[in-house]
Amino acid sequence: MSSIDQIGWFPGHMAQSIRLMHERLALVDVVLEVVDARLPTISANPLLDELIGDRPRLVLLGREDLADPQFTGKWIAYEQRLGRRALAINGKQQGSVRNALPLLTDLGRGRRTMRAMVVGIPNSGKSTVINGLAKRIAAKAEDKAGVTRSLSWFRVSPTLEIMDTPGILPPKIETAQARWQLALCNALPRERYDAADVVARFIDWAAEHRRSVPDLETFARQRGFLRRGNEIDVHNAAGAYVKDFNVAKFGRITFEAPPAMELTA
Ligand SMILES: Nc1nc2c(ncn2[C@@H]2O[C@H](COP(=O)(O)OP(=O)(O)OP(=O)(O)O)[C@@H](O)[C@H]2O)c(=O)[nH]1
Ligand SMILES: [Mg+2]
Repeated sequence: MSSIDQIGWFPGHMAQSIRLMHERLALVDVVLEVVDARLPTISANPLLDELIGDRPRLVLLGREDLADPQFTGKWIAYEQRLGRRALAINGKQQGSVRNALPLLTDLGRGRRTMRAMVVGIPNSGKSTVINGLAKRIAAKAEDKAGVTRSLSWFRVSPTLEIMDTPGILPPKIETAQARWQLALCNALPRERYDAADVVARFIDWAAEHRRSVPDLETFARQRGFLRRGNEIDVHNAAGAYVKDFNVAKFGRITFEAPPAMELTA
């Protein structure tokens, strides 16, 4: 388990996938970039941005059900100000995902059939988006980082094929804030970080931003994560805390505001 300074994950399959994605992009008309609405910049990988270049792109702000709606609206407006197409989605709701279809058609500029590639950091909901568009379970999706390991095409309609790709993180996650927030939002496998450390950072962040969240000790006692002698079981309590965060048990929280907007405003 790694301390905050060492949090990262760039296994061989990611480097290999980037090379393959670069090759396959020649076959692609449109790119669907899935970021996390709770951290839209931190969850947008610069490597992928470079890879996409100026290809037509639709940014999907996934997990909008967990993010603060006020900020999600501001993020969409911000993306639009930059001249980019963006849509907030709840990947778990087919109807929400399928709102992307007219935007994709529009980006395809009248093409009768289209090929798209879905890209993003691990666990952002890429495969789930494919399944929502296809209205069936086509791509394997699971709540842990690193489920999709290879590139594969899925036909989601008679006129649209989408390539699923593995989640890609930057080889080095630059700031401590990005590291703990990506870990907390489940972009890294559980064994790549110390959950107690990550939860402690989150609790500090919440205090700074006047959000009321339980401290780990209170949470552990309430949930019965205790060892002999009434000591709290820090490891398991922190793991459960991360899980609860990811179902919005502490409210819908967004960590990043678009430029020129304060989180406590
Ligand atoms: N609450 C919530 N959960 C979501 C959303 N989108 C996806 N999920 C869940 O997130 C988990 C990961 O989804 P996947 O589609 O497997 O993610 P992925 O980006 O393909 O992940 P990798 O292949 O590991 O990179 C699944 O349990 C999904 O049900 C969303 O908008 N809201
Ligand atoms: Mg996947």
